[in-house]
Amino acid sequence: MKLQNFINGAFCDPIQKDWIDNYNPSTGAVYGSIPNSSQADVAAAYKAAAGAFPSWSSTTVEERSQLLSKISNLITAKLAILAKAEAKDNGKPLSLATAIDIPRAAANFQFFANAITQFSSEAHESLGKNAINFTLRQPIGVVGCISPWNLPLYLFTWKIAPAIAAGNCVVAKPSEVTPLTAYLLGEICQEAGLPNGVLNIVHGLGKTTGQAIVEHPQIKAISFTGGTQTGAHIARVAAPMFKKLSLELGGKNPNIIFADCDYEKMLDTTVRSSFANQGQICLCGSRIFVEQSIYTKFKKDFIQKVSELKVGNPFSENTNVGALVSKEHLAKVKSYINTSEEQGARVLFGGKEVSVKGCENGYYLSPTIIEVSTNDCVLNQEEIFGPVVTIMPFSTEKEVLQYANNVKYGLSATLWTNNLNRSMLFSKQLQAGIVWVNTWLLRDLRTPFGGMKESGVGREGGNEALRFFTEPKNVCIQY
Ligand code: TXE
Repeated sequence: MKLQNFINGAFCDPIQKDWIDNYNPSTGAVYGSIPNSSQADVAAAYKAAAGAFPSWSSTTVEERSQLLSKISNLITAKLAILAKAEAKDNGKPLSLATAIDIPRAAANFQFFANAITQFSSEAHESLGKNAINFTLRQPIGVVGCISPWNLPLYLFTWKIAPAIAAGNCVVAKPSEVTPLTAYLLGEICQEAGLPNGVLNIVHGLGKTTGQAIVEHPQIKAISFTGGTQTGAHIARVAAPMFKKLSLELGGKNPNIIFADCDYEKMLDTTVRSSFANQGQICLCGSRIFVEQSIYTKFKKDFIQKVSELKVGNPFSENTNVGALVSKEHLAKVKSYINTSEEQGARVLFGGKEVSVKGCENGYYLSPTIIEVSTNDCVLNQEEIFGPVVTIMPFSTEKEVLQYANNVKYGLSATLWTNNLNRSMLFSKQLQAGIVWVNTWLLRDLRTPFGGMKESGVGREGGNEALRFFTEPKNVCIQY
């Protein structure tokens, strides 16, 4: 299966005919190839986008909104095909792709189809000066969207939908590890009648294709989700060109559990927030801190629940934990687990590769619980991004707040307590872009989404995304 680039409304081979293999992580087999697009392919995608911009940016809001709705409806109509593609490409359980990834991709388009019709800007009357100021919010032009492999279509569309809703044209690159649903989105855009050049999809490695997008002098804004190191690199390349940047990067999120919480709900949710999508979600609560008085009970119950999770073929109905996304990623996650002993930590459960019948060459790892003795260890400080959590007891609010904030990341935090004062205190003091109290990953697409510290710069979601993808211009008229 050869996945081609999608440029100016048509599928095409890469100019230099350079292809790379695409793997199915659940079997370890190569099942296709994708272009390793060069600067020349990115230049062609830019040219198509720039050509489409004058007309696309002057379409009415209603026209854009209707097209986005149409794309959303087509994603919903093709849910089964897209979910299968995502499970095959990423290794995630088909049930998860069907329930979460693909519906959310449809929701992203529908949300911004609606949001753009409500998007407004401010006016300021300068009293006494006979002047009125208003803000024109104009599309930027051609923008770049670069997305990762953990939630492929979900995150790809989370960037593309607001960009085109706001009147921009896009050069987008999915992760080279999970290109399939992005390819299928090209077909959907053709079917929906999205004008040629509004969305251009180029495939390839980060260091070639991604780099070419970031380096392109006329691509004026970059929306990126991925690793913190890559984000820092992109910022260095983009800064001298004064590009607008939105960076959604890694996380090492605390999950803080107080004895006064709703215990059963907390336990079920903590299993999910630890291991959903094989732990490959930037929002996973990978550092679990438990109040001392319930620590022993929690440990026992948590291990019991986690032992009931079924690791298996993503296509089996009862699979809870599928394959990790790649051989390299599996090796990286395992290398962290293997350092447990030297860090004074103890693997309480899992930590081993799992052989799945019929899929012996797939990248399976059992969910892993590690008891750590300090928050300062590497296991608690670095993003592992796999089915691995650490647990550790705490005694006081002050102590656990220090643990939670003592990390370079600041994406999300989860707090379990029924004490209202404590909820407010922690909500204010936790250094995180998102705080969940008595829940996890409950998303309302209108809210600002993003991180503090090394988890990124800027916010996505709702009007934040529409603001990012527009240039605010102040017009002052004296009368
Ligand atoms: O991500 P990369 P990788 C974290 C997680 C993971 C680590 C590395 O800890 O283990 O990052 O994963 C493109 N210019 N997250 O290496 O490289 C790349 O092709 C432009 C957290 O797979 O950051 C892909 O499309 N683009 C995260 C995208 O960047 C470049 C999700 C992300 O890949 C580029 C994924 C370059 N020089 C990993 N180099 C989250 N925040 O959810 C790479 N890319």
